[in-house]
Amino acid sequence: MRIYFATGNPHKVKEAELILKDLEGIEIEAVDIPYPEIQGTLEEVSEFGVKYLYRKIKKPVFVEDSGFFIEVLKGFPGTYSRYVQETIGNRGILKLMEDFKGEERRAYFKSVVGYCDEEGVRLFKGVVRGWVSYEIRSKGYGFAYDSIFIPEGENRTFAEMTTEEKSRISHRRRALEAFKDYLKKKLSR
Ligand code: ITT
Repeated sequence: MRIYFATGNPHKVKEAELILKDLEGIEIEAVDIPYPEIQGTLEEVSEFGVKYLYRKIKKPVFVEDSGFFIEVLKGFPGTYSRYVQETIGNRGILKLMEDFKGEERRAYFKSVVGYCDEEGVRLFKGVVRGWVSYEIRSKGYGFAYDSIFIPEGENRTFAEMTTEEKSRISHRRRALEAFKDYLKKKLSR
C-alpha cells in the first residue's frame, strides 16, 4: 500500500522516513502538493488540509503540522511559527524572553499528523517539552527553532544533536509513532 506525504519541507521528509522506514507493506512517497492552510489550531489545520488533499488525489495521504509554543508567551508563536521564524527569527524570540528565567522559559513543540483514506480522517499527536535556551546554540545547521530549544533531560539544544538523536525524541517522532501503530493494526485487520 502506498501512502502519500504532502509537504514542501525536506526536513520533515527526512525525519518521517527515518521513523516509518521499517513499516512492512507500506511505502511512503513525499509529494509537494499545495493545500490551503486555514488559520486555527494545529488539529484544525491538519484536518482541513488532509481532507482537501484526499478529495483531490483520492489516495491515502497524510500531512504533518507543527509549531513551537512558549508557555509564558501564552503559546506564541504556536500556529504562527513559520511566519515568526521568517520575520523576527530566533534572535527576536530571545529578546522577547530576556526577562524570563528558569522555569519561566518552558516551551514545547507539538506535532499533529492528519491521515485520510476512504475510512475518513484520523489525527495523531506528539509533544516534546523543554526550555528556551539563553542563546542560539547550533552545531552547523539547525532547523528553525532547533537552535533555541533544549528538550527535557538534555543540556544540548536540538540543533546540537544529530538528526537521528533529535528524531528519537521529537514531537514529530511521537506523532508519527502513534500513526505507525495505527497503520500496523490496520494492515493486520
Ligand atoms: P509544510 O507545511 O510544507 O509541511 P512548514 O515548514 O510550513 O512545512 P509547519 O507548518 O508544520 O511546517 O511548521 C511550522 C513551523 O514550525 C516551521 O516552519 C518551523 O519554523 C517550526 N517547526 C516545526 N517543527 C520544527 C522542528 O522540528 N524544529 C524546529 N522548528 C520547527
